[in-house]
Amino acid sequence: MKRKIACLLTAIIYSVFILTGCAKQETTEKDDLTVIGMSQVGAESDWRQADTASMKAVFTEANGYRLLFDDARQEQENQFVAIRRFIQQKVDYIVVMPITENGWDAVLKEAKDAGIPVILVDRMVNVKDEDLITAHVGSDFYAEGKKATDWMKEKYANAEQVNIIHIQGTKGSTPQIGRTAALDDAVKANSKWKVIARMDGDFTEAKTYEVMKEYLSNRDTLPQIDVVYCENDNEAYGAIKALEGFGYTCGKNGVSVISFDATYNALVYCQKGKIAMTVECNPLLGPLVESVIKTLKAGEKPEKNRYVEESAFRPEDITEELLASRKY
Ligand code: GYE
Repeated sequence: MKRKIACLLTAIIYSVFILTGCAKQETTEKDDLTVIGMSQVGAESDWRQADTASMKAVFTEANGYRLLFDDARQEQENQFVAIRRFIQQKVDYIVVMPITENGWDAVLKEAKDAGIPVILVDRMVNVKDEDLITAHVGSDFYAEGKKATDWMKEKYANAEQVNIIHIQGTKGSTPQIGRTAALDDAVKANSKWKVIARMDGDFTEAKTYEVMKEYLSNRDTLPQIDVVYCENDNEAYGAIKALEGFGYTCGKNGVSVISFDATYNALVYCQKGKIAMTVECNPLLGPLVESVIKTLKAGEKPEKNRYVEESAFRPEDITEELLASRKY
């Protein structure tokens, strides 16, 4: 009996030893990696997929990170759930591409109370306490919209009337708000410009194709269409498909389709003349997010808002070199 008890005790001590050993090893391994909880909008556009790829290329184990990536499938509620999970998991940093701007105060306060810095990428949030956000990297969407409306001003300088169809992005998202505001301001300043229809394309090709098809189905009763202002490339693809399906021509002597992002396929459409102007929006933000994290690790304060440099393209600007060098 005594022998049995002794054996049992040895076995228990041995397993405790092994277990603690393993656990210790696991923590040490984990401690070496910086853990990032990332809540991405979804996969609604080519831009978004390029943005996700840029993040995944930077936040690898080889670079010293463990990336916990969550795709919110365009639902803000899913982002809240993911962020609360990241807080429980005690990640080192939370990176969020917020779908829409409102409703973030409570969940971001929970992150702040847990001492986890929150870095916003691409879009912004509208919160009462600015300190809930450590830093933001992304684009100036109003400036992007202004590039498009400046081009319209030049193109339609002598026109009697300019009829515009406006396809908006996800309502309440920062790019929708900025790009819409730029158009609204330009319409106010140009008495000959008229928005004849405004539709929600939710940044997707499929939704835009549907809403445009529905609108154009009354073709005989519609006024002339001069411009279709799409708030991203994928909306432009849907709009062009619908327009061409109803016999419209997109191009120099037809409808001017405008898009934002200027991803590879949009540059090809633009080269062919089907997109009259595509405004660049850079999705390759992974390295900028990493530089914010490095600054924080060094105990320094990162810039609160970092905007990326961007340009815009007309068909005559698209060269083979540009296409060959485009990374998204
Ligand atoms: O323009 C669009 C995407 O937030 C800048 O979201 C981003 C926008 C981009 O779905 O294609």
